[in-house]
Amino acid sequence: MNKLTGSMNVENVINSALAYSLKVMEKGHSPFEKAIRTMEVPACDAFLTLGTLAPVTFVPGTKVLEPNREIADSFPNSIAASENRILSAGDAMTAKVSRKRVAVLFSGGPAAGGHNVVTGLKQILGSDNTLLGVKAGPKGLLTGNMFEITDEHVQQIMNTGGFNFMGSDRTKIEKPEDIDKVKTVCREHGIDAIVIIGGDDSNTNAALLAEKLFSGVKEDGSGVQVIGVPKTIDGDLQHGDELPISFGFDTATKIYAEEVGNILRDTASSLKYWHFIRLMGRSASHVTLEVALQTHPTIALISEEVRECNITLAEIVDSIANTVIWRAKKGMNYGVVLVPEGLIEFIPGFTTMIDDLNDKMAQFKDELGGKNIREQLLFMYSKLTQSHGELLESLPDSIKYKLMADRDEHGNLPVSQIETEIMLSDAVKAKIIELDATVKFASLNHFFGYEARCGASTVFDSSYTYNLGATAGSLILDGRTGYMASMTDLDNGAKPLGIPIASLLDIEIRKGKPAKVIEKALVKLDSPAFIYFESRRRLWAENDLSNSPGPIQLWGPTSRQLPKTVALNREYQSLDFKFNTALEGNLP
Ligand code: FBP
Repeated sequence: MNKLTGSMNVENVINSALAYSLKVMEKGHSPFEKAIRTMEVPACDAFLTLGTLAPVTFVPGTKVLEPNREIADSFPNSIAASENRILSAGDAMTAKVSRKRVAVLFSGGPAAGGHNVVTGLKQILGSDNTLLGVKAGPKGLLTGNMFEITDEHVQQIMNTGGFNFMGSDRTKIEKPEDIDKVKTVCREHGIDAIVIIGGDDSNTNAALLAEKLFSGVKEDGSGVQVIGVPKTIDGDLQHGDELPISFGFDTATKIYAEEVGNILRDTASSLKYWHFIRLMGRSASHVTLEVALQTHPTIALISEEVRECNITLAEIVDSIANTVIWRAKKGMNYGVVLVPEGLIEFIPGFTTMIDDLNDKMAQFKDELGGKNIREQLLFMYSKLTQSHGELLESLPDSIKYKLMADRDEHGNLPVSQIETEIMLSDAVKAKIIELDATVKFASLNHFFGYEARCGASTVFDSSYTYNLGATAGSLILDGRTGYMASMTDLDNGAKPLGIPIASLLDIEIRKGKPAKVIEKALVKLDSPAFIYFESRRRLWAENDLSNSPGPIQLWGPTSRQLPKTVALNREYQSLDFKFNTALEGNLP
């Protein structure tokens, strides 16, 4: 007899009909995944000719995005071709384009909807062209690690979250030898075009590749087209009406909003805890702002405000501690504080200290190698300016160690690993003891990050990405290179656009050196979304006005809603998106 199962017959359990049906559902065949694969998403008007999906042509519009001189000089081919003008969709394509071989890859952090970009791309390219999937992101492009994507593949991935179909990574393609490797791979695999699905850094890769592969790649002297697709849960790849938002933001913020809404309800039920919740989003606070608008937390910090209004760490701590004490006196000693992931880089004093640290870490890379973390810190205190060294030394060990972590290939500090929420709640606790020791303060800390990037996509993200894929495919069939696929008028028929990527570049200091990168779009304090938040936050702090948005809905009241920040900032008249004017609302 089996000691663990007692008298139960093990054979009967593992061979039962129920066990069989459970095994069939392994690896992506849960009843939910089966159902969402068949969910229809609307193609926007531009892609429908007599009800059939068809690519569009593009025409240069009047809007010009002028980059600075240095950028213009570094991207002569791309800029001569685009004249920095945004392309808008023209007529349906009548010319038949065939035998193009297109490679597609994911780059950077995952975001919901990526699989539908691949589906839209595959379907718009049609059976006359070939779509190849690059495994493991830009790294796979350097080695030619790819496979042919079939109709069966796209049926399997339709509407599913994650990037697991091909995988992703953060390799930066910049060095001349990397460009040569990509050229060789293109020649070996007969590739005519590459689609890079990524955020600001990945689209910076796309801009550079488009320039370097503009001509002279293939034997006949022709080049390879490169098209970007805007992805990132951070929402910091946006550019006015022509790029209202990156995909993945809606799904991630709705998942975080569900969790934050649940915790807010818990605080008003259990009446004793303060929850400090750090929300993912490397630099910009779009995620925190959106979640705040969805849930109405007691306090939400916005990094951009902290920087622009020069709010010190001590002032942040004071203000939270005073709110806690005020609420405690009113019988509300509980609440939720939202902390944007990137806050630490925006606090006055910290910004310049981290810049100094980035510079010195790059400068003394060899000296730091071989030292343990304590030795590295001691070494750094002496290399930083005196005030920066003192600030670094004053921080809790856990924060110091994380600030010394390796930067990624694009020079980014891994802020997702820096526990700012703990640093803040500890400091608030100490401050409350100092201000009013009679107030009890029970805090709990959370980080909501990785759990949302691969969630099953919202109807908005599924629809948006399918159409972005169709836009990217159309740009390729129309012979364009160096553009980012985008859509405008998301509330009214969603129109495809091509944005010249090089025109979006700017100069930033990365790893201590000036680098040409796409500028991250931060929260603007004069934006309608921030202004609205600012007008409500005091009320949220002084009362219990929280909302519980609930789980992502694929049908029902919120299934047709796009992010509140996007609707406010784009001055749409309602929260509902509409990708196809012929449909009453949108599917499902
Ligand atoms: P992308 O900009 O590549 O979309 O990634 C964004 C992000 O999810 C950030 O919010 C987060 O700080 C970071 O990735 C985490 O990176 P990693 O996956 O390398 O830990």
